[in-house]
Amino acid sequence: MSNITFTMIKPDAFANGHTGAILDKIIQSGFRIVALKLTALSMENAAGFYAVHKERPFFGELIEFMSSGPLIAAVLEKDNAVEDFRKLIGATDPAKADAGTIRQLFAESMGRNAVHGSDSDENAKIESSFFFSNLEKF
Ligand code: 3AN
Repeated sequence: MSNITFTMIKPDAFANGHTGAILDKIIQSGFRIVALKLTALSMENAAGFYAVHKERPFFGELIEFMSSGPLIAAVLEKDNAVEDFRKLIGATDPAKADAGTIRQLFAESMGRNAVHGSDSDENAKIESSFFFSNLEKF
């Protein structure tokens, strides 16, 4: 059972003013904020973060979008964090996301889908370390 997951409130949701509502939903769902920052990715940073997707047809679109503006990065703690957070955010395609999930409420499309959530314990650690040093986690 995992305790930590990593999330981003992506540039679409940040620009559309959904940061407060999304953070509130995360906290109300029982996640504790371990680390939090407003930051932005260069194209190079985004390509590094999403390196596992580099052969996918949407890779160029993905890194261009993820470097298009500021985003919120956060580390979250909860029992069963990775799985429970994936449930809270809903399916990658907002049209298929369950009612009440973050993507159903706030995402625009498959690419501009409001939030990221780690897909495994191992990736949660790697992604948290990509954005935060130990001095920034509480
Ligand atoms: P998830 O974010 O639900 O884990 P992945 O890992 O399949 O989804 O995809 C990573 C990111 O790539 C997604 N969050 C989304 O922004 C983007 N993406 C996935 N599929 C597509 C697609 N068909 N077209 C555009 N962007 C996509």
